[in-house]
Amino acid sequence: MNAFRKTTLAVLTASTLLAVQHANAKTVAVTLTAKEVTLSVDNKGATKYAAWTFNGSIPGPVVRVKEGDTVDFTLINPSENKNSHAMDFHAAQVDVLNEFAPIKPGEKKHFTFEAKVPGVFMYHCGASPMVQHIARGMYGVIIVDPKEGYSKAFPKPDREYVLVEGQYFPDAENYKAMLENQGWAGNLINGKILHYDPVHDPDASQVLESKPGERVRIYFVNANINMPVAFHPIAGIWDRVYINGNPKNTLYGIQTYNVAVAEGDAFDIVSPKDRATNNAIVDHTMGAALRGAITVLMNKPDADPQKGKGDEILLK
Ligand SMILES: [Cu+2]
Repeated sequence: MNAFRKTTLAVLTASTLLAVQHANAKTVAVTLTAKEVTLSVDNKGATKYAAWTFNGSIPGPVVRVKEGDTVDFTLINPSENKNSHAMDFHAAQVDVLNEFAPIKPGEKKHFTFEAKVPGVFMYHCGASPMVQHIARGMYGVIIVDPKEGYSKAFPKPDREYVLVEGQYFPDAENYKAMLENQGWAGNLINGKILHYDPVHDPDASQVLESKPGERVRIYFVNANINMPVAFHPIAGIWDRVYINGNPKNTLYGIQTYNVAVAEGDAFDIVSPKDRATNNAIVDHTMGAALRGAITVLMNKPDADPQKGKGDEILLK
């Protein structure tokens, strides 16, 4: 083969690869609406809270894309709201003063970004005072799956769950107290105190489930205001921790991993396969665990086949 043909072939191959990559990358439309609503932050429905949310729930919906996808995002701030709101995607590399700037009630905002880095990222409202917008519930998770997919280094999990921890301050108006951690009364897991812990709260109706021996991957985001999370699976050991949820940053055999405020990580746990067991996944910071940050994972042969799959990675 002469040099010219070799070069032409190389260029052709390169452009074909590029075209293939481009064909795999998608544009994913995401629209979220800022909603100022009253929510219950306990399992009984007794503790009402003047929450600020994305789409009416704490946390907001899970956004899931693949590395290389473009997120085509629209934020709606309905005219019935009283406050300005904003969106800050930690998975985006944009301009804080442009894309992440707040909009007033009655306004809409649109921006796009390419999800270039794989992992588990927080999103939140960045309107001022930010401490109050986050404490009142304006946060959620965006998962950017790695473009390489699964491998020996990043095994396919049997089940996946999303857990987000937040701090609960009943005095929703007093943002200055929140800054000092004053009035901190509870820790929310996916919006509720002891959300998945029937051991400590008889009104809790759900637990995470898996079958003995399954690999369970937990996408965890620390949406606390002031406190890191000592993430620990009681009666288990994290088989792997993927820092920031990125398989390039893998740790093995970890008992407790310290998750900074606004950090997201992925945690794999594999239970013994020859018996039914339970884990209590806690924020081992005792003040946080006993304020609500305990989640039961039941590993049993008759685990619900739907749980930890599809839409049921975030249990309502
Ligand atoms: Cu807000």
